[in-house]
Amino acid sequence: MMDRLDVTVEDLKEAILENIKNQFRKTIDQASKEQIFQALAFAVRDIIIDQWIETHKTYDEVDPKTVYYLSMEFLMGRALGNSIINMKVDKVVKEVCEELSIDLNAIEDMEPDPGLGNGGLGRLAACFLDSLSTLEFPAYGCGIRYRYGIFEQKIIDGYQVERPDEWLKNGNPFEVRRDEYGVEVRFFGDVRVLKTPNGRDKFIQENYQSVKAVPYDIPIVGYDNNTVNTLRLWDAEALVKFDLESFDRGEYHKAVEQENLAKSIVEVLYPNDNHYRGKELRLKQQYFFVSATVQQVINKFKQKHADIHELPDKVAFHINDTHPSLTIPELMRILLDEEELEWEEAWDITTKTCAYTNHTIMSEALEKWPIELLSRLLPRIYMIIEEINRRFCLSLVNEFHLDKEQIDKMSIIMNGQIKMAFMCIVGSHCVNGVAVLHTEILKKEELKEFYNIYPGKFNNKTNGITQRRFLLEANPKLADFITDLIGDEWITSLTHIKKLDQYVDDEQEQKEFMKIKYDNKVRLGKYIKKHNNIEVDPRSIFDVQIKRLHEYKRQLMNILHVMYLYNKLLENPDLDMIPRTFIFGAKAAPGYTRAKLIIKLINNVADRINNDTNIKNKIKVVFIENYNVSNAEIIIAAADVSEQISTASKEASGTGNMKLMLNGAITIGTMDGANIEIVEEVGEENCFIFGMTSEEVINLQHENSYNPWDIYNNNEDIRKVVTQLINGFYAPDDPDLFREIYDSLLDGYGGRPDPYFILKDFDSYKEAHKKIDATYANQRKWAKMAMLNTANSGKFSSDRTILQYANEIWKLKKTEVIMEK
Ligand code: DL6
Repeated sequence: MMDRLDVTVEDLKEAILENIKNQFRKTIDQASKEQIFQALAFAVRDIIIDQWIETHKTYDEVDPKTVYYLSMEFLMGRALGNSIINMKVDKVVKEVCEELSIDLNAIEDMEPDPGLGNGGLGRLAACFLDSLSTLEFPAYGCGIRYRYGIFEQKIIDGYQVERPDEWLKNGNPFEVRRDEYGVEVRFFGDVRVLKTPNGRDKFIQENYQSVKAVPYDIPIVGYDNNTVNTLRLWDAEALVKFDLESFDRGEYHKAVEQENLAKSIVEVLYPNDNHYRGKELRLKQQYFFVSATVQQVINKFKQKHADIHELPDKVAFHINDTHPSLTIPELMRILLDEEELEWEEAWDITTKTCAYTNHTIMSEALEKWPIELLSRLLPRIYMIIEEINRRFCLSLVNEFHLDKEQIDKMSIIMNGQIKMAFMCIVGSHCVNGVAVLHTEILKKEELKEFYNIYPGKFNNKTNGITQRRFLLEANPKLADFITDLIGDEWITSLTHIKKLDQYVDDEQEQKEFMKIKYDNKVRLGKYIKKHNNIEVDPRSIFDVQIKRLHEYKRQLMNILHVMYLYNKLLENPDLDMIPRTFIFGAKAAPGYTRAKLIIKLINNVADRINNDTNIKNKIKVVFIENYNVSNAEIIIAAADVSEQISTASKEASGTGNMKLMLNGAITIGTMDGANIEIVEEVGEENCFIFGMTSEEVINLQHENSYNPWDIYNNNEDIRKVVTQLINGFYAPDDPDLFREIYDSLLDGYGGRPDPYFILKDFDSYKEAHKKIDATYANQRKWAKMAMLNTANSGKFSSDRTILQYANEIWKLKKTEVIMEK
């Protein structure tokens, strides 16, 4: 058995050379970078495997309560570098690479970035897994092994073009197929009700189609311990293989049907962020991985426990947004139909086992499945949901004495639709929001009727991020600087980073901090030169907005402000301003045309400004293609300014804000989501806060009196930039190209002009940018503010978040893994 601490340079070297020889029949000089990557990845996996086995042996012996974090998305980022760092074998790997003349960075770049998520929700799940292993909590991530992850974004002539993300093309060295845990998942058919001799109803699903769910396990390595938890991704296969035998038996049709069903279910991740679209295939995906997980967990539980009533003592199912909400009726189905429990006992077990996180209040993101679809696809599950709702509505009358109007508002099933968030609240013992403001809005606005009857269920768990990936790995120079000054406790306990406070006034350390930022800007500058062929000046302010493209996130306000600054420079090329590089990274959902048009606008503005020699390089605009976890790591380390400018009340939390703060970027932001808590930690004087508050936004929405034309008519700067959207200034060949954006600001759609209050907040945004310029001019002041941001980011570690989930929701105990020698 190999402990990572025993790994020597010689062992690892030999393992790599052997892998190259055995897998590719080559020597290292003949091997391609891809082959060296595979060889190194398998060598690293071999080191992980022993700890992985030991972890599960320990779990088998101790039988601890385990959380199953069910999520449609896990945006993991590359595994190789992260595993090397978490196992603390980075020095050994570096030495081996030097001896073998391998360029480690180039080899790491060979690994595809598994994009099995859209944005914040999926990346949060990945950070949580890292923290769960590091904190030694027994856990599984449970999701889908999509053949194609989030599309690869190409920018062609300024437009977003989507290409398939073939992340599995060369296989995945980190996954292990676990045939032995395969289970059957059933769709469609009819339900026949039989009376058993003891008078119970027995529900039998007939004429169904089914697929086999087969798990692939991926190790999740804890930092500097022996814990290796598992990300279990389900693949789908036909149960009846398409073979001659079934063809001969006349089952050709059935075999093809199963093959197609299986293939389609795991084919591709839906690329929508914060947007629900009622697609049948999506519902199939949801039930597929939920049913497979719940079945397999119950099978495992029963191997050790005779009494199913003990399930909540050993198992916590976490429902990550409503996408896995069918966990609730699926668990009920198993407890009722297979375990033959009475409704009340099954319900008691289910509600004690399930907990739900809400990640959005955007109404367009809330899932409401049509009854017609759900009852056809999952007939037994629908019957159970109907019964859950019938009993819930009865309780509203009998226990809470509500009237019909109130009940209609809260009913899980209404107007031909099933409201999944409502079902999650009713069927879980705990409901949490992801930042203080978000949770308050849930309690006081969006879900207030539920909060009134179940106040004890609602609580807040502010999001967090892992400092291991987003500082230790992404920004090694800053990580070393911090460790040299205050020691390395921050790596596993981020609140220790506060000790940096004592150096924020020290001129020498300020210089060093700024020098590291400068070096990281040089690194990003090279990336930009290579990918965009744009020269950027690392002495300019790197102003960064990286996140999904969504109107509520207001990338449009950012680019309108750039257009405004450019107008000022055209009027006066000698304008006194510090050169600024505006950096964007964003994918738009393929069907979200206005978002895609905003990408085109950013690129047209970039084209014009970057090529205008009159403005003396005072502004550069860069749109980084295919924003993903890997390039995020490079961008975040190099950012001076972090744009967190959503319309207040719309961003549930945000997590990019935390990653940037940790790396010493200063936030320009609204009082929205977790920005509020960032301000609380670092002080308003160390951020650039602007714009309406959430209360003001909500009131203005209720009043329905906002008229952006008033602003347009009275504000010349705004009028000028808005007019430039339709006068061909940025699209000489097609002056109407951006008319839809212009219309959205002034005339609106669906009755609301400028629904995200861009023009309303514009002036205060502009003022905040002026302050950035003035502050940056004073390098010592800037350095101090930036260092204070890093020093006060301790709250935003996902370790803190996970500790809260583990203690307050899941009731998990740490389970240490000790390696047997
Ligand atoms: O909680 C993670 C992340 C938050 O930081 C973002 O503010 C929020 O927009 C995002 N929500 C979603 C909702 N998904 N759907 N559908 O991604 O969650």
